Amino acid sequence: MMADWLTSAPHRRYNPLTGEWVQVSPQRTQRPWQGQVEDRPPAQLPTYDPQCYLCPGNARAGGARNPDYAHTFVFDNDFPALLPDADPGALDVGGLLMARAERGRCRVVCFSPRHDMTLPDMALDDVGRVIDAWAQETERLGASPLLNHVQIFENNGAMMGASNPHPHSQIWATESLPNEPTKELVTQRDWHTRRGGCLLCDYLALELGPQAGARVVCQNDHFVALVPFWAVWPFETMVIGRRHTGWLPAVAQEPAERAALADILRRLTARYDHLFGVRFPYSMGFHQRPTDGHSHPEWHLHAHFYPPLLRSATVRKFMVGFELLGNPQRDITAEESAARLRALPETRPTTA
Ligand code: H2U
Ligand code: ZN
Repeated sequence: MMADWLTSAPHRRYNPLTGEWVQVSPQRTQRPWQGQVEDRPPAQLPTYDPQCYLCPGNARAGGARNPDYAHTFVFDNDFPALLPDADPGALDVGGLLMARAERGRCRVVCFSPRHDMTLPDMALDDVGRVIDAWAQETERLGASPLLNHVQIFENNGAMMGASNPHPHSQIWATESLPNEPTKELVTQRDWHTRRGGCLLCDYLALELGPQAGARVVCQNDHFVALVPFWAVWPFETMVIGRRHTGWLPAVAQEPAERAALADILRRLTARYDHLFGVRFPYSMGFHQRPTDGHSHPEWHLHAHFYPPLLRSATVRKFMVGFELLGNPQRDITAEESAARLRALPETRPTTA
């Protein structure tokens, strides 16, 4: 059971995936708030927007025209952050000024032709098609000897920097392993070497064991959505597969697992939308094993959801002050957040 001090006294929690600590201050949850209030996002969207660069048949900013697609649509980002043929270059001035050329590819994945669709609104098999698209892109981009990591992510909502409400995600495939996956590679490899098992298999067993359940939000036969013990963002969650596999292509080829991942994504995002009665903003993404030609038995596929909202549709958490200069801090405990998310319905919200 949870010790009392974990719910009432200031403490630090350790993130075994990153090796970093978060300050938890549950005694502070009653403090008054007079901070910034964000605008509410618009509630109603048209099914088709002639100005949208992702809607079927429309022209994109780069000049290309989208096909009249029926399900998902994947294209090369017209404004890619990475290029496959960047000039080679390396700088190292005394270990102080260091730089390296970085090659890569950027893709955009439209989830649906419907401008107003969201994950919880979509039919199960249509979310399955999104999973297929992510898996195919992972396999195809990862097969390139140049690309050693495939990062799938979705910025949902203007608050998280999404440029367009049309449901879509991005994929950035890079030559180098980015910072976050690098931390997770080191910790998972270390766990595997020293303990012979998998860090996230062991963590999931703990969360589902007889002593636990406090942080689980929802689950099905193949996936579990939970607020990790070490969550930083107020309603941060992870989706973890019960089966040990390193990447989405392995999930997409098992019909039951593909459907189960679609199910858990829909249910989790429906709960999010119910939390404050709005289409809930977040950045989410999958951490998959590196595509560097090694098998990576230590790596356990998982998704992170990082939502910015704190206490209403209009009050967000800022990572400032101590969080920028010391380490992240939260007031509401992971267990409280999980309990609030657990109490919400999983049906599609009518208010969002
Ligand atoms: P975000 O909403 O997460 O920013 O993703 C939209 C991406 O779509 C963004 O990376 C690209 C932007 O570069 N884009 C195109 O590729 N073509 C366009 O016509 C406009 C935007
Ligand atoms: Zn659109």
